Amino acid sequence: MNPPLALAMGSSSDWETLQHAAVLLDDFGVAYEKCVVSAHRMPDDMFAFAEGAAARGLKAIIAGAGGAAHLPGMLAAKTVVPVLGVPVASKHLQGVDSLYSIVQMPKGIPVATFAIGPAGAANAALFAIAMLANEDAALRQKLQDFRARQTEAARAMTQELR
Ligand code: RP5
Repeated sequence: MNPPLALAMGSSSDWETLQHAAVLLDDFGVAYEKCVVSAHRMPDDMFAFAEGAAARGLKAIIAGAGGAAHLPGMLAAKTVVPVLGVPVASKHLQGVDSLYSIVQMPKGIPVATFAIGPAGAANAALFAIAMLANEDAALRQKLQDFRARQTEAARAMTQELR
């Protein structure tokens, strides 16, 4: 069976951020493909990737990019499979450029945009898991268990202060 999710990156340097999505997907047992499909260095490959996404059975694409981060928007332009954009922290503008590039899509081609960096990558994975959980009761239970563990860990913080 083809994996339901893809992690797409503009560069292998984005993996440092996107791996925070991968760790969660691994924990939840959700399969994914991962690839570098740079929008400006390999536009034909990027188009082919997006054009084949629905036929491959992808339910969502988590796309991370930094700087003039046009990858999530360009993928969204070429497929109706939902694209979850993760702004990668850039060297000079700390990812504010990436965030603005991804979040400011003109009306008509949406990209669901997450926080800059590892938190955004992790939340994109959790969001994709929640989407899949709409059709998968076992996965929904895992997500509820994850939330419950997180709540307990937060409650334990008060004890740790004593
Ligand atoms: C973007 O340029 C990538 O998404 C990456 O975040 C950024 C820098 O790429 P490298 O110079 O590290 O390959 O295309």
